[in-house]
Amino acid sequence: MRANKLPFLVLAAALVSLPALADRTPSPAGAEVYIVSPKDGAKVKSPVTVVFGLKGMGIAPAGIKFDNTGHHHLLVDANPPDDLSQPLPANEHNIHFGKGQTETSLTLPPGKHTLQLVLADSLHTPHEPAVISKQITITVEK
Ligand SMILES: [Cu+2]
Repeated sequence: MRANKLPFLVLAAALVSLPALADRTPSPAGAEVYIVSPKDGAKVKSPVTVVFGLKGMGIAPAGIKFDNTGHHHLLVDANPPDDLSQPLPANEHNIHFGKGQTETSLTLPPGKHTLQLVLADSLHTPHEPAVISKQITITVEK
Protein backbone atom coordinates (compact mmCIF):
# COMPACT_ATOMS: atom_id res chain seq x y z
CA MET A 1 0.00 0.00 0.00
CA ARG A 2 2.65 2.49 1.06
CA ALA A 3 4.84 1.59 -1.93
CA ASN A 4 2.01 2.42 -4.33
CA LYS A 5 1.40 5.92 -3.10
CA LEU A 6 4.58 7.54 -4.37
CA PRO A 7 4.04 6.99 -8.12
CA PHE A 8 0.56 8.39 -7.73
CA LEU A 9 1.85 11.54 -6.05
CA VAL A 10 4.52 12.03 -8.72
CA LEU A 11 1.90 11.68 -11.44
CA ALA A 12 -0.44 14.11 -9.68
CA ALA A 13 2.35 16.67 -9.34
CA ALA A 14 3.18 16.32 -13.02
CA LEU A 15 -0.44 16.84 -14.02
CA VAL A 16 -0.71 19.96 -11.92
CA SER A 17 2.57 21.55 -12.97
CA LEU A 18 2.67 20.78 -16.71
CA PRO A 19 -0.13 23.11 -17.83
CA ALA A 20 1.39 25.91 -15.75
CA LEU A 21 4.69 25.56 -17.59
CA ALA A 22 3.14 25.36 -21.03
CA ASP A 23 0.62 28.18 -20.69
CA ARG A 24 1.76 31.62 -21.68
CA THR A 25 0.00 34.66 -20.28
CA PRO A 26 -2.69 35.74 -22.78
CA SER A 27 -2.55 39.18 -24.36
CA PRO A 28 -5.76 40.95 -25.36
CA ALA A 29 -6.68 41.39 -29.02
CA GLY A 30 -5.25 44.56 -30.50
CA ALA A 31 -2.41 44.92 -27.99
CA GLU A 32 0.52 46.71 -29.55
CA VAL A 33 3.99 47.75 -28.43
CA TYR A 34 6.03 50.27 -30.43
CA ILE A 35 9.01 52.58 -30.22
CA VAL A 36 7.80 56.19 -30.00
CA SER A 37 11.28 57.56 -30.55
CA PRO A 38 13.77 57.49 -32.14
CA LYS A 39 12.08 56.97 -35.51
CA ASP A 40 13.11 54.16 -37.84
CA GLY A 41 16.11 55.35 -39.88
CA ALA A 42 16.93 58.22 -37.51
CA LYS A 43 20.46 59.53 -37.15
CA VAL A 44 21.11 60.17 -33.49
CA LYS A 45 23.85 60.91 -30.97
CA SER A 46 24.71 58.72 -27.99
CA PRO A 47 23.30 58.52 -25.37
CA VAL A 48 20.03 57.83 -27.17
CA THR A 49 16.72 58.36 -25.39
CA VAL A 50 14.37 55.54 -26.35
CA VAL A 51 10.68 56.04 -25.55
CA PHE A 52 8.41 53.00 -25.35
CA GLY A 53 4.76 53.00 -26.44
CA LEU A 54 2.04 50.51 -25.53
CA LYS A 55 -1.60 50.24 -26.61
CA GLY A 56 -4.31 47.98 -25.26
CA MET A 57 -2.33 46.77 -22.23
CA GLY A 58 -0.87 48.21 -19.05
CA ILE A 59 2.53 48.18 -17.38
CA ALA A 60 3.20 46.25 -14.19
CA PRO A 61 6.59 45.72 -12.57
CA ALA A 62 8.26 42.32 -12.93
CA GLY A 63 6.91 39.82 -10.41
CA ILE A 64 3.48 41.47 -10.28
CA LYS A 65 0.87 39.29 -11.94
CA PHE A 66 -2.09 41.30 -13.17
CA ASP A 67 -4.32 40.65 -16.20
CA ASN A 68 -3.36 42.37 -19.45
CA THR A 69 -0.11 43.83 -18.15
CA GLY A 70 3.59 43.26 -18.64
CA HIS A 71 6.92 45.07 -18.64
CA HIS A 72 9.09 46.26 -21.49
CA HIS A 73 12.19 44.54 -22.86
CA LEU A 74 14.42 46.36 -25.30
CA LEU A 75 16.30 44.21 -27.78
CA VAL A 76 19.47 45.99 -28.92
CA ASP A 77 21.16 44.51 -32.00
CA ALA A 78 19.27 41.27 -31.38
CA ASN A 79 16.24 39.40 -32.68
CA PRO A 80 13.48 37.95 -30.51
CA PRO A 81 14.23 34.33 -29.53
CA ASP A 82 12.69 31.58 -31.67
CA ASP A 83 11.21 29.97 -28.58
CA LEU A 84 8.86 32.49 -27.04
CA SER A 85 7.71 30.09 -24.31
CA GLN A 86 10.82 30.77 -22.21
CA PRO A 87 11.73 33.86 -20.17
CA LEU A 88 13.75 36.38 -22.17
CA PRO A 89 17.48 36.37 -21.43
CA ALA A 90 18.88 39.31 -19.48
CA ASN A 91 22.05 40.77 -20.97
CA GLU A 92 23.28 43.84 -22.86
CA HIS A 93 21.20 42.82 -25.91
CA ASN A 94 18.03 42.05 -23.94
CA ILE A 95 17.39 44.80 -21.43
CA HIS A 96 14.57 44.30 -18.91
CA PHE A 97 12.60 47.22 -17.52
CA GLY A 98 11.24 45.37 -14.54
CA LYS A 99 10.41 48.48 -12.55
CA GLY A 100 7.84 49.43 -15.17
CA GLN A 101 9.95 52.07 -16.92
CA THR A 102 8.63 53.46 -20.21
CA GLU A 103 11.82 55.02 -21.53
CA THR A 104 15.58 54.68 -21.21
CA SER A 105 18.86 56.32 -22.11
CA LEU A 106 21.12 54.02 -24.14
CA THR A 107 24.82 54.49 -24.65
CA LEU A 108 25.75 53.04 -28.04
CA PRO A 109 28.92 53.09 -30.13
CA PRO A 110 28.79 54.90 -33.50
CA GLY A 111 27.24 52.94 -36.37
CA LYS A 112 23.98 51.20 -37.21
CA HIS A 113 21.97 49.54 -34.47
CA THR A 114 18.62 47.80 -34.32
CA LEU A 115 16.06 48.33 -31.57
CA GLN A 116 12.94 46.28 -30.88
CA LEU A 117 10.53 46.06 -27.96
CA VAL A 118 9.02 42.91 -26.50
CA LEU A 119 6.43 43.05 -23.76
CA ALA A 120 6.64 40.11 -21.38
CA ASP A 121 4.74 38.93 -18.34
CA SER A 122 5.59 38.99 -14.64
CA LEU A 123 8.04 36.10 -15.20
CA HIS A 124 9.68 37.72 -18.29
CA THR A 125 8.00 35.36 -20.76
CA PRO A 126 6.33 36.87 -23.86
CA HIS A 127 2.54 36.79 -23.95
CA GLU A 128 0.39 34.63 -26.26
CA PRO A 129 0.08 36.01 -28.85
CA ALA A 130 3.43 37.77 -28.39
CA VAL A 131 3.38 41.56 -28.19
CA ILE A 132 6.46 42.60 -30.17
CA SER A 133 7.25 45.86 -31.94
CA LYS A 134 8.60 46.33 -35.40
CA GLN A 135 12.42 46.30 -35.39
CA ILE A 136 13.86 49.72 -36.21
CA THR A 137 17.35 50.67 -37.36
CA ILE A 138 19.10 53.81 -36.17
CA THR A 139 22.51 55.26 -36.94
CA VAL A 140 24.55 56.64 -34.08
CA GLU A 141 26.79 59.43 -35.31
CA LYS A 142 30.09 60.44 -33.73
CU1 LIG B 1 11.71 41.06 -17.80
